[in-house]
Amino acid sequence: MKTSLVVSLMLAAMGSAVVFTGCGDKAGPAPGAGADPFQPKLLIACGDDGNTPDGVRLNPKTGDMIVACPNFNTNGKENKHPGKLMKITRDNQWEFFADMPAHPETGRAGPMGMDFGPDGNLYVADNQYFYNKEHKSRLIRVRVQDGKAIGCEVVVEGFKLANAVMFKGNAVFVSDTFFDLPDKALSGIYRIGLEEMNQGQPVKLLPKDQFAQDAHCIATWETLCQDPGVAHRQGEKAGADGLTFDAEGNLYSGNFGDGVMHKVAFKPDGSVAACTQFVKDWPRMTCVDGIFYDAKRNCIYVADSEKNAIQVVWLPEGKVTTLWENADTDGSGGLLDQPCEPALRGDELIVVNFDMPFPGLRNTAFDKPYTISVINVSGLERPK
Ligand SMILES: [Ca+2]
Ligand SMILES: [Ca+2]
Repeated sequence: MKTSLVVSLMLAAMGSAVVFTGCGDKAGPAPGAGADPFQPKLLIACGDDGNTPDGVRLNPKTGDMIVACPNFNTNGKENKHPGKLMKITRDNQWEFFADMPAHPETGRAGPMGMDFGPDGNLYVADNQYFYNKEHKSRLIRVRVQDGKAIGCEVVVEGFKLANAVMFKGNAVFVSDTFFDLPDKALSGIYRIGLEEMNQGQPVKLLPKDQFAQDAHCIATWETLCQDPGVAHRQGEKAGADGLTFDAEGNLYSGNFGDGVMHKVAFKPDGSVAACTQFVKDWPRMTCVDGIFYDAKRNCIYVADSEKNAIQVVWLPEGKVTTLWENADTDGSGGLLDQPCEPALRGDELIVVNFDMPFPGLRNTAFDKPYTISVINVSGLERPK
């Protein structure tokens, strides 16, 4: 039995409501005698057909938040709950938004990260990697009119594990978490122009063994599979994950396996100036899944899937504080249950809980309820 499992089982035995209060360098204000102001609350219980929620994006035109529901937990053997998109209305109703097209070979849809483009349409990463590892993942454009989905089409083909999606101007950036090359655990970021996606045929990426010849692939790095301070994560090869831009136009991405954050800086002509490891703060932060930039506070929220935590990376220096962390739970009451993506709606940090455990994570069981949490960050202050 791995160390992580022992620790997790011990924590589980202590009760599902156990929270970690000894985080030390927490983001201010310090918890007083009352409840922690950053304790997550339950926003949405997703129901059986929203059992593995993943990506979340605010529709800037309507105020609705779209949530991707790939339902991986129940669609392994049979397509019990087809992948689809739901929405959280401004008054927090959980409503259907759109079906997602099944891949013709796998018969499955795996919506993950999403972003709205400057054309008002929603672009969705369709992760097929859990069903077929041979470059079957895609980028899907969901056409949106008056806040409603009116149709969709495939605009990019050839990803391995298409994960996060983020627009900047007329280009979309998509992370690909596995390259599956034999010599090292590479992953990276692709950039595809809107104009190129509007030519009537899907853009076809080159296979990963030719990534260096593919102009769409703008940044890569290696997951070193090191021990990020907790031995159980050794050998985790997942790489590029969440994506977000800061106010200066720098792009950040999580490295899921190594628990570090990378930064991509650009030249004025849009080409990449540098791709560097920006934050490593082991053992505090050991997993970087979805990330989201807060322009008001100049920080990036990190879903730390491993620790059931939300970390805060303060810009420009990259100092890390912990907003919230809890033990293994089923998600009841809004406690974090393998958080995968944060996103702001005003001062509310909406946190989606993936709840699809695998070895090395604090979350040990796929369990009801399937949840989306909310944390009020209005009192969050930059650490001294
Ligand atoms: Ca759960
Ligand atoms: Ca769970």
